[in-house]
Amino acid sequence: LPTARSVPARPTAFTFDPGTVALLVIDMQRDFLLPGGFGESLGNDVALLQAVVEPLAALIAAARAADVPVIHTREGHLPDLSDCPPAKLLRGNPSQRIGDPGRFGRILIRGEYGHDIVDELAPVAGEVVIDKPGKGAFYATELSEVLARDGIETLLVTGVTTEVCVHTTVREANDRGYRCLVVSDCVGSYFPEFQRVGLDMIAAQGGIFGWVADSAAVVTALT
Ligand code: C5J
Repeated sequence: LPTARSVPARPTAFTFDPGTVALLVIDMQRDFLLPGGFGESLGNDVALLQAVVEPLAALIAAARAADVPVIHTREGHLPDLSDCPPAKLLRGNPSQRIGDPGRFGRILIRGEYGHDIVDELAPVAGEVVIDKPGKGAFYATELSEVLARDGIETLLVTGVTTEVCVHTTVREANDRGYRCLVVSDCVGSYFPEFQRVGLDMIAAQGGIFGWVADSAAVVTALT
């Protein structure tokens, strides 16, 4: 039987059983990360998100080596936009909205180049990829069923952006009874203050939404 692992974390040490943990990699998509993509076209500095790729690649490698399931998500919509609520579709400047033509294909549309995951973090055969229409990974997806099927109780949460899709997913997971450890250098925001405060909000009040640790500590615990 696998033995429990402990990670130095905020607000307290985080323990997990390697047999019931999964690594969740949220929305590491070209449209959010690549120069010229949707995120940059909105005026964001993608370097802040790019910095996540190297530590996250190492964490994914450690998870795969430890037989910890890696679950990827992608935010996006069907080509006919039937799964995109008008309130989301009409957000932002006309011509830079979901479904409009972007440098890497139609913005956040499934099947387009920009919608897919960056090459460095590409899923390998057998890994689950959850396509989600919302910010949270549980809303209108099969994630709950996948986690129940695999007996997952604890999530190591990574990806972008910290205050949007990572936060929404951690909050959804928390309410569904999952324990979440957010990996501080493997989540990224276009806004440094949102990164800092976003992480603080997870661990505040005795870990109101979960725990926070850096990837070096998590890799050590997985190895
Ligand atoms: C955003 C995301 N920021 N994946 N998406 O719109 O966080």
